[in-house]
Amino acid sequence: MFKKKLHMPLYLIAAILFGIKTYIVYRFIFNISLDNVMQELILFINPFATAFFIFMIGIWFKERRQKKYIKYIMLIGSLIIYFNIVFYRNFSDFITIPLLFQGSNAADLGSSVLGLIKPWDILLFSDVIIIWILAKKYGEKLVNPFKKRYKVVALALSIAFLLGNYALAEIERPQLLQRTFDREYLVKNIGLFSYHIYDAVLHSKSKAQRALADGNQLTDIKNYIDDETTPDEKSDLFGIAKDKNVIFISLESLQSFVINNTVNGEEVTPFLNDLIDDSYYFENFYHQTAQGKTSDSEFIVENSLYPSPRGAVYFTHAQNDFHSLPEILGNNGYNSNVFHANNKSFWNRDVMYENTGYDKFFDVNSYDVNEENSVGWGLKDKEFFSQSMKYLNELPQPFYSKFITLTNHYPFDLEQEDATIEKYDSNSRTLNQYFQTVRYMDEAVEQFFNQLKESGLYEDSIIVLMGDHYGISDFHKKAMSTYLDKEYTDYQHIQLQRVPFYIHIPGEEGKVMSEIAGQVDVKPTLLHLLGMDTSNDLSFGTDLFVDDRKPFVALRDGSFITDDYVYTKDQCYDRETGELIEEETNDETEVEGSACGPYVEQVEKELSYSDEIIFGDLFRFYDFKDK
Ligand code: GP9
Ligand code: MN
Repeated sequence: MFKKKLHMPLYLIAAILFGIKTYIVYRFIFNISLDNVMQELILFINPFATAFFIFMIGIWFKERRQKKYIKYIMLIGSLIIYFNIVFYRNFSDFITIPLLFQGSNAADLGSSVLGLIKPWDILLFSDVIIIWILAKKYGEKLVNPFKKRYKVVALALSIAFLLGNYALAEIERPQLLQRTFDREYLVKNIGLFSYHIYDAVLHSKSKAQRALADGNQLTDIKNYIDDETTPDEKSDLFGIAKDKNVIFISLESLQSFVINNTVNGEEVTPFLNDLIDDSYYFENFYHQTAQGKTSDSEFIVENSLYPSPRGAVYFTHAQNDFHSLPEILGNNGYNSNVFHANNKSFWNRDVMYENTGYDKFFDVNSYDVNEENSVGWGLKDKEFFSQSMKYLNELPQPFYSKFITLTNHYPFDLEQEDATIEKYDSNSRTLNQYFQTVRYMDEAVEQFFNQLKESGLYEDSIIVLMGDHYGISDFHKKAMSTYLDKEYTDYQHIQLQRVPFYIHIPGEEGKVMSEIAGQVDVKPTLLHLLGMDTSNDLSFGTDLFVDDRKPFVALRDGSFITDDYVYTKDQCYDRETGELIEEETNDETEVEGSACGPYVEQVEKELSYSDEIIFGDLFRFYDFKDK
């Protein structure tokens, strides 16, 4: 069929097929936003430049090896893309190296992952199948020994392609590799494979950072914190909860959009809606988590630092010196403990909790877990709270107790007998089920409040409730936009990162707080309510009850929210209306002149200060003076 010399060599066929596939994936599976023709061009060039380079290497091998190389690279490359796709479907993000080391978590994720695999995904391997068949049938004809000159020219050409690609990317987004909080930008501009290589470089760099660090960096950071995040005055509520127990409830995957909302005409969260009336309820409170999910939310809340840009601090830096909420409370006579009916090593919690000053972790072994009382990820929330009461009643007071719920976790499975409202009806099974598990969690929390009242603990405690992170990812944007009856824009995406945050102080009336707020603010807020001085702490949050607040809430990818604006993906929106203020460009001067401009750099600076603290383990050089 193929005449000698007149056919296309296998490596080129592979590069073209693989390039086409990668482009289709970038364009239609990864939801990469393209704002201008240049970005479209880069996204088009990149898959082919990368594929050409990778497969060209094959021609430097002898025939048999060449065939093998092309076949296996095709397979491995496709698997890398596919793993990213599966990950992306749940997290709208790309895999990072630290995540791969969290192997222990992968097993627990099992049931969730199945829901992310689709039968038609097999089509994503068509190019692999074609190449393997071609190699088998026409191998000898398609794989040639190439002349030295040919090889050198091909090598030079492919490097030129790649460099051209990077040059265009650098023009499109100056300092691309220095400003890398947003992985989508990296993938968009240099492609998935170069991104993975770059990620590996970052990984080894951050490893080295601890060794190179000394205390000097802290001076700038301390000055920044004194100037920007530390208010001069105390709030009126300072000390209002002195010596009270703190009961912190982490509400799995709960987003604010369900609060005071309905599904099929029924209230989704009747108890949480009523709770607003006698609590401080923050309606513009954003989660700031990244790849570490629940563990990130725990980290942010207790340390008032940002989560890691890659992986989870709970895994990557669990041995650092921290100055965490449980430790500070411990130094002030509190007993700190966590209740969570999951394996103690999940998210490396046992190590992190020990290190951050918890006295006790009531993990899965403290609970009676069986088939009847569990669903999805484990013990059902109602059972979880009920079984926790006997331990809670025995604790020395005052205590700080954190309860981490579980039932409202993706894929939001619930048994029929526990479902008290109807599912939603849309093309997203995930969203349809979400409302039911949210309602279940609402009932579980109500039951817990009653149990606290019965036990007498209620009066002596303040109860803090917080959604840990989003539950519905961008993957369900169509269903979400139908439910919300709004177009799902980048602005809308940021607004959906709001999670409920309540501070319930028995005997206090509370108030709906509309100011912008975030998880980094929780630590100083709680410490102040308990009447503890934080002037020597290093934290990026501000007490939510003072007037003189930091003017923005930063998200991990560099997006931020101010009183007036929402900034994301180089665009500045009016916070109230969602209207685009003006087209941002990469021209620094223009960005600075814009509405959001003044904060762009400050947010980046604040995020990198937080990273410096974590990667350099800088707190080992600082005396917090609270002992
Ligand atoms: C499991 C709980 C949920 O222990 O933390 O994990 P998540 O996926 O939300 O981080
Ligand atoms: Mn979670």
